[in-house]
Amino acid sequence: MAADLRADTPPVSPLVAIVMGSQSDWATMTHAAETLDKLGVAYEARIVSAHRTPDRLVAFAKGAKAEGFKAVIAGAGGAAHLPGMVASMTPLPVFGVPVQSHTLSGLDSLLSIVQMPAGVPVGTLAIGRAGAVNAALIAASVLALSDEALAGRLDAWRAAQTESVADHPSHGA
Ligand code: RP5
Repeated sequence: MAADLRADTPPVSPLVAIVMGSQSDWATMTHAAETLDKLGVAYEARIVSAHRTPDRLVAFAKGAKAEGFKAVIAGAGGAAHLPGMVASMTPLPVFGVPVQSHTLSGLDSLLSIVQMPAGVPVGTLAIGRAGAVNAALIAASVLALSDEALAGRLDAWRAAQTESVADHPSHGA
C-alpha cells in the first residue's frame, strides 16, 4: 500500500479566499474551487452574506490581507452586494462572480456586481459556471506573477485545453 505523503506535507496557507453569499451559491462557486484544485492553488471557501451576516462580512474583508490571502473570489446572486462591499474594505484584488438567479437569470447579479463606482474596483466575470472557472484562472494568473511553478502549471492547463479541442465535430454530439 502506498504511503500517505500528505501526512508529511506541511499545511499550505490558503492564498485565495472564495466567499459566497449563501450555501445556495456553492453549486456555482464549487467550479472556482475545482479549478484552483486542478492548478494546485490553496484556497478557503466561506459563506459571507452582505445582508444576513454583515458583521462577518466586515470582519472577513478587513482581515483578509492579514490572514494571508492574496486574492478574493466573491460570488453572489440577486442584489449581489458582497463583491463590492468586500472590495471597499480590502486592498486585495477582488473578482466577482454573478450567480445565476431564478427570477432574472443572473442579470440582476451581473449588474449589481459590475456597476461599481470609479475608485472601488471589482473584476467582474461572466454569470454562472464560466465566471467561477474564470475567476479562479484570473486569480491564479495574479499569483503566478510571483510563482514560476504555478505559471508553468497554468501554461500546461492552457495547453491541455487547446489539445482537447477536436478539429471536427463528432456526429451525434
Ligand atoms: C444572495 O441571495 C446569495 O448570494 C444568493 O445568491 C441569493 C439567494 O440566497 P438564498 O435565499 O438561496 O440563501 O445573498
